[in-house]
Amino acid sequence: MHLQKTTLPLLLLCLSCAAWAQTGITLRQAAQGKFHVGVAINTSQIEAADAKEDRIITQQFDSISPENALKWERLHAKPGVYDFALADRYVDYGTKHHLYTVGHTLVWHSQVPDWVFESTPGKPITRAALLERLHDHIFAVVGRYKGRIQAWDVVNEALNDDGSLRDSKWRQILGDDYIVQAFRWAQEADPQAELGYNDYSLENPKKLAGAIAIVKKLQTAGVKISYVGIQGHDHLDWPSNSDETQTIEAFARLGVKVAITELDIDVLPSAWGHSADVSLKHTADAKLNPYPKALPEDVSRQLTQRYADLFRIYAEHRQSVERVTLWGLSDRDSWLNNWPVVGRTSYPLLFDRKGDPKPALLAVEDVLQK
Ligand code: 9MR
Repeated sequence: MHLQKTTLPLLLLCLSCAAWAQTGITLRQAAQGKFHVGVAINTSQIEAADAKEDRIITQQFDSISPENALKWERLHAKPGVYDFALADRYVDYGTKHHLYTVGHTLVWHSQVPDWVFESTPGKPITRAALLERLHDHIFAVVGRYKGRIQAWDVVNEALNDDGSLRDSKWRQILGDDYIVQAFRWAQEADPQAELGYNDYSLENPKKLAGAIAIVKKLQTAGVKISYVGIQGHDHLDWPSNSDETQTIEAFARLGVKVAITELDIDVLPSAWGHSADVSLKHTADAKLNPYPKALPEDVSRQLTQRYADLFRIYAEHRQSVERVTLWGLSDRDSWLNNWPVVGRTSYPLLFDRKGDPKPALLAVEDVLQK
């Protein structure tokens, strides 16, 4: 075959791409034997609407979480009426691709409709009636996916930043014991499922103490808690490597596993500290959106380093860390594009807006293979 002068360099380039693709390892291969690597997926990803995204999910990850599809308002928007259509597709997706499938979440103060806490509109419900609603919800949802959802975030974000219990409607109406009650029913509904308590900012000592108290209370009551979900809504400058290490080790000492459940690393300026409280809102300001076109090289390097450091810590604690889940597939999907300021351009994940791997992904794979 006669090759034209211009064809040869192209051919060589393609051959080297193919060679890279052959030797290039996927994230799930790099993490094999250490922990699951997961990704939170949205409605279009559950529906496999985009072939490229679908390939990334199934090739790079071995676990999925539902970003919103299993929250109370989606499953159970009206009294006595469940809509499992999307949740069924989510669980079918996990089953079809043999992915460790996570349920998120049963009890949360957010994304739960008002009717749950009212007997008639505007009138608060009694404790007994709310217990019955919680019981029915847990048994309907956990029971439906028994054996197909491997882990449930049973209670989400029950703590204030100072480590005290958040005064949610759950707590106001049911009292502090609502957490034990929810775990007990989840355990009854699927005795094999792993059950977790999930929260953000657990690296802060006061909040960590609050989470430890929750774990101990469940253990004392003889109710199963398998893992604590450290959400991992991190920043370039927070938490420190030593805080992250100490937090994982504090839970390990209690005999529970740790899952990093919602990892992303915010590179944008924050005028509201490090909280991941969904109720926070902040007005738009160009200073808070400094990279509308592209991430500068030096910030990209910091992000890469940060991902590498965190995964090194997770890998060092592989006896305790059973899963690391990214909260979104690509930067385009991230909730951080719209929280707490609407319309920012955010860069917190391992795949860029086009769904291409970022240097951080390669750095993480490298760390995991050492
Ligand atoms: O990523 C979710 C986003 O799409 C929703 O708008 C938001 C609404 O509450 O919830 C986000 O997910 C949250 C998760 O369920 C719990 N921890 C904080 C996450 C980010 O807000």
